[in-house]
Amino acid sequence: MEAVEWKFGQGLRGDYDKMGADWTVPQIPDDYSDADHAMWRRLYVRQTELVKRYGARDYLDSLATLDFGPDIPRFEDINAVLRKRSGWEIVGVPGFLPDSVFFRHLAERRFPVTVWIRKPAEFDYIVEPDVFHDLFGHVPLLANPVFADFMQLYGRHAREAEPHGGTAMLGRLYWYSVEFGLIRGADGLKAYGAGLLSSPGEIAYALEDPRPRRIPFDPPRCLRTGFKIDEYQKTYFVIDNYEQLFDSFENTDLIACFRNWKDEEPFDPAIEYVGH
Ligand code: HBI
Ligand code: FE
Repeated sequence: MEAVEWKFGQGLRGDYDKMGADWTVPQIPDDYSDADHAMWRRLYVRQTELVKRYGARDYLDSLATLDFGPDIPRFEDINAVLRKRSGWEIVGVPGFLPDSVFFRHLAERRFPVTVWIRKPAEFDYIVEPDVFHDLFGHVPLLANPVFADFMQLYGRHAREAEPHGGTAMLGRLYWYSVEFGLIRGADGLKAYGAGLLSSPGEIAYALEDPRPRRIPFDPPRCLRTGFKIDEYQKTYFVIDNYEQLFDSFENTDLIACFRNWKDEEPFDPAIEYVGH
């Protein structure tokens, strides 16, 4: 099995030796213990209260449609709904994947969902994406056709970016949108990023704390702004609608950005820079 560079430095946590060529593994619902389902229930009950208050409207509508139950959902049940809504499907994976594998799945309208769930000690924070982060955080918005199309476009551009040294920069854009993005709608400022929607603490911080900066979504700025995976964000980027995410690819000369900035130090997200 090829050695892969792991962003989180956590090594291989999942069961990586039963994977298919595309790094997928089957979800085996019978493998979940009562403790696993109880963990899902605890996370789901706590987070549902928070997203009712802080979650984006389209996210909440899709969450209601998917209608997750008190046990860890079966991927086949989710796919029956998702395929109809946006032509996407979720596939089981053992955990974090190498970029190229991850991007290929997105480019082909498949979202990799980790099959295991965190342990009680990780109730408040987990470094790697587990089934709760992926299903509760990422999957609902994949039922929104505009967002779903953006995710496929992201996968395609990310694959094209790799030979140009753009992977880390596109990873930052993903971080500040898909994971920690905010949206300003008729109901005010809300969270649409999965990292916020699945976090007990950061979702309120992102929307109510006076300390972080909240600036308009700015693709070149996102490409250049660094982040720390184990800290709340110092800067959040705000969109007005999901169509705006296409700006990342329609109005930005990505190849020029990669060429100009690929060897530059990323911006410190705590500092207000003028210009790009
Ligand atoms: N693998 N399973 C999994 N889930 C992710 O969110 C993920 C990944 N591999 C790479 C990756 N994300 C990043 O490259 C993106 O965040 C850009
Ligand atoms: Fe994620």
